Amino acid sequence: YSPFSQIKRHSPRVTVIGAGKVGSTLAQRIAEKNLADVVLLDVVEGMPRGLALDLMEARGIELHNRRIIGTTDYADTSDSDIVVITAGFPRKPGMTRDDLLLTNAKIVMEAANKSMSYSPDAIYIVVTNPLDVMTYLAWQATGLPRDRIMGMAGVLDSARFETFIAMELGVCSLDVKAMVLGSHGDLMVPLPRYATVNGIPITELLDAATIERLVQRTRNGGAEIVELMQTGSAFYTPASSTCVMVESILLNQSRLLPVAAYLQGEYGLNDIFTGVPCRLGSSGIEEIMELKLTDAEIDALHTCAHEVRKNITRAQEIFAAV
Ligand code: TXD
Repeated sequence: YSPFSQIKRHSPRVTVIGAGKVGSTLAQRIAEKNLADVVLLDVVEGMPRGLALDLMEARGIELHNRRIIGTTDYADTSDSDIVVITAGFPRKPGMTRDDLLLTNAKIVMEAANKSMSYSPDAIYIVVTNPLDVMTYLAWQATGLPRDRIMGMAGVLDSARFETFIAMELGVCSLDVKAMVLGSHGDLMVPLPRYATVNGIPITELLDAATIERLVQRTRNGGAEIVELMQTGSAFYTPASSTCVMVESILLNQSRLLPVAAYLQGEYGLNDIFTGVPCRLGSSGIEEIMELKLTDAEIDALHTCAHEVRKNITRAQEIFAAV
C-alpha cells in the first residue's frame, strides 16, 4: 500500500504547437520554471519527441518533475489549460513579416481549429507572425471569446525597449519598466512618457534625441537580430516573453502586460487585434486597461490598426480566391 498511489493531482498542461526555436525554448522555460507539463507538437515526425526526451533527461539536473511530451498527434494535447501557437515560418533576411502572411495564416488557423477540438476550454496565445493578423484569423477560425485568445508581441517589444534604456543609462534592467503598444512591426507604439527607471520617468534622464534613437532601435529590434543571425529570428526573449504570459495565467498573477487583444471600442478601435495593456489571470484577459494617451499616440495606434486591417482583408481576399 502506498499512500502516494491515492493522490491524483491535476497538473496544469500547456500545449505548444510548433517545436521550432521559440516553441522548444518556451517548453524548456515552462518546465524548468516548474509551471506545467508541456505537450510539444510539430508536423515533423520524431523531432518533437526527440526534443521532449532531451528536456525530460535534464529534469534531475534542473530539479523539476514536469512531464514533456513530444508528438505529431493532436489527440495528445487534450485538456490543455493553455495552447500556444508558434507554428509557422520565421522571417528570412530582407523578408518582411507580411511576406509570411499566407503560409502562416493557413498553418495557424489549422493549428487553432485542431487544438480547439481537444482543448475547447483552453486559453490561446498566438505567437506566429505577422502577429496581430494571425491572432485575428485564429480568433475568427475558432470563435473563441475575446478573453481567451490573445497574441504575444508587446512583452517582447517592451523587453527590448527596456534593455536599450538600461544599456544607455548603465542601470540594471530590473529597474527599467516600459510599455510598447500597437502592432508587432515597424509601426509599434513605444510609450517613452510611461517608461521609468525605478519610478523616475526616462524623460527626466535622457534627452529627446536619445529617446528617439532608442525608440527606433526598438522598432527595428526584430530585424536587427535577423540581420545578425542570418538564419532564423530571435527566440530567447520571445520564449521568455510568452512564458511570462503563461505564468501570469497559470498562477493567476493578474500582471499588467501589453498583449494583442480583441478591441471592441477601447482606444476608439473596433474588431481588430492590437497590443494594449491587459490584466492577465486565470480566466485569460481579465481587463483591458485604457491609458490616457496623447493625440499623437492615439493616432499611432490607429495607424497600426489600419495596417493590420489591410492585411486581414488581403488574407481574406486571397483565401476567398483559392
Ligand atoms: O513577437 C512575436 N510574436 C514573435 C513571433 C517573436 C519571435 C518569432 N515570431 C514568429 O514565431 C516567427 O516569425 C514565426 O512565425 C514563429 C516561430 O518562430 P521560430 O523561430 O520558432 O520558427 P521555427 O524555428 O522555424 O519553428 C517553426 C516550427 C517548425 O518546427 C515547423 O516544423 C513548425 O513550426 N510547423 C508546424 N507545426 C505544427 N503544425 C504545422 N502545420 C506546422 N508548420 C510548421
